Amino acid sequence: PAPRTVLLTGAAGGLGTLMRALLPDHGYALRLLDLRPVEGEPDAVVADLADLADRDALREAVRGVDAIIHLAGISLEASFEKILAANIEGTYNLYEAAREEGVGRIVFASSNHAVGYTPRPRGDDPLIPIDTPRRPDTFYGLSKCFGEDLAQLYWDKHGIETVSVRIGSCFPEPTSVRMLSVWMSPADGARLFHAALTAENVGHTVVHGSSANTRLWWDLTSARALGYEPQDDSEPYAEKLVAEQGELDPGNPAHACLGGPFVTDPPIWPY
Ligand code: NAI
Ligand code: 15L
Repeated sequence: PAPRTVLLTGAAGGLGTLMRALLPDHGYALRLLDLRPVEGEPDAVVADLADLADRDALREAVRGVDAIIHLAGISLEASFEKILAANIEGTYNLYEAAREEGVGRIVFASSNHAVGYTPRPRGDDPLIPIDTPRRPDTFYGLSKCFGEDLAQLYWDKHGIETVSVRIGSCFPEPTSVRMLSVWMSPADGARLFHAALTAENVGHTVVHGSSANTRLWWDLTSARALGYEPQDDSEPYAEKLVAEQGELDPGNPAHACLGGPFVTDPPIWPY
């Protein structure tokens, strides 16, 4: 069959770059969108054409695609005003463009920081369930709560399906002891996005996004129900990271919550 055409927003970013390399192997033809030029991709929709504030450009970018993977936006903490424009209004503009152009499926990059104040499990505590109450740890996390609710509204009112993926940490390797619990290998990320694009009748489904880590903190049941079968585990990185950083200290709030440093000292968006 012909590859399914998917618009990848945020294609120049870290996760977008990883997914540009991996998703074609799952049978996708990607259309790319970002504010910034996408390295090695002269056909990507960039610059003023690609700002999530530009509704005409968004309509053009989504026209004719089978689905959208929405990664674009501010990915760290920032002022409320900046988050409002990029993540809240920007995501609204994208959903409106999808509605106007008849795109039926979106994968939304939500984040663990929508529920970042949730205490992490210790000892025999149960894994964090997917319906754990919202506890955003930043304005950034709050914008992900908004995105999930927007997705629910567009399913209930307009029949646009979304899988909201509360991504843990998707980087080539875990770089902290916390990340051992929430790491999603890039290959598992591509597997999860593929499952989210192809599973039937998802309505609006929220899933945790990580590999099958030995030190996992959250429940992957709703992700597995989409057909996602994670293949990776962060444990091979554990010995080195624990030797360098020590085990997590339950007395330290940045070690006691799912959101890690975002609860105390969030990394700030540099632009
Ligand atoms: P990133 O910051 O590397 O990439 C975001 C991209 O969005 C950038 O290339 C930026 O130019 C683009 N962008 C920002 N504002 C825009 C706008 N107004 N219009 C068009 N493009 C805009 O972030 P990363 O790590 O690649 O994350 C991608 C998405 O996944 C983000 O939504 C982030 O919140 C989410 N996420 C990522 C996680 C991770 O582990 N990488 C964890 C949880 C969520
Ligand atoms: C996120 O939501 C950020 O976008 C990403 O840069 C990481 O900080 C990740 O969460 C994390 O929690 O490690």
